[in-house]
Amino acid sequence: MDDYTRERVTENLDVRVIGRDLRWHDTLPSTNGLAMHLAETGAPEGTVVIAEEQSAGRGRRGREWVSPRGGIWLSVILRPGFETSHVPLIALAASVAAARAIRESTGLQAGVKWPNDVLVGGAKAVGILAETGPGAAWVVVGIGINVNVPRALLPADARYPATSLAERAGSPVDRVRLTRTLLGELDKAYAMLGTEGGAAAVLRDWRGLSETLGQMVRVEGDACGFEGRAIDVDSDGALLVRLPGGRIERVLAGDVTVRGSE
Ligand code: BT5
Repeated sequence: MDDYTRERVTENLDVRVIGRDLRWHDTLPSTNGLAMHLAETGAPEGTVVIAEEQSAGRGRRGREWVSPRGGIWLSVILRPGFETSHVPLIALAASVAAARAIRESTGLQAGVKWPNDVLVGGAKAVGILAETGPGAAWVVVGIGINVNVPRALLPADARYPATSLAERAGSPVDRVRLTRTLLGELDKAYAMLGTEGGAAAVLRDWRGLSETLGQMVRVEGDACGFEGRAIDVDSDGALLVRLPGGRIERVLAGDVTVRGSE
């Protein structure tokens, strides 16, 4: 397999904030769990936690994230100092960064699916979980990429079909190159979010990579489910869905399944 080490990932890494401090672990329950603890105890913004394997990887809404060796499982500590309503934009920006990094380092045509999955060949290769501290004093963004994870280890009964980059590329993918590119793209996207007009630019980039907009979708929220056409994301990162009757529903949190473009 590829030679995935801390030294090779950090050597002359050209980043402003994200990845300045990088903690490497062989096995952790969850990189988000450790990063949240570090954030709570004062670790600086930009600290990154990487594990080669997670024994209790987490998805959204208490779900499990399968994370055997061969993947990229990392979490980033951010201290954005802006309103909580912007937190969903950070996760959207992270999905854009992940899709770009995959495109740059593998040539695979990665796209994004609302809220913040990355798809390759229509299947989920990346999951993102943003968790926020009290008063949004910190945000931990966890990114999981199925890189060289054998197909047999990925969940077969996933809510959305799962894939790995190696499966799509037809050969193993260099995790060092991909992690370095990802940290660089995250660094750029996060810097952009903090500038005037940065949020609009992130949304523009997200729309450009989107595999959700224009499609008929099924939305499962906390208390309800409905179908309609996904027409846009608004300035808070909410998905706008036009119902058959014409009314527009604004979805801030939920799961989306694409039904096709009929
Ligand atoms: C996510 O949740 O997609 C967020 C996943 C975030 C994982 C990263 S890894 C580093 C950091 N540390 C953590 O502990 N977590 C973060 P969600 O949209 O809820 O998707 C979870 C669902 O996807 C599960 O219920 C399964 O159906 C499916 N699933 C589980 N493992 C998967 C995998 N490796 N690839 C694709 N689908 C998976």
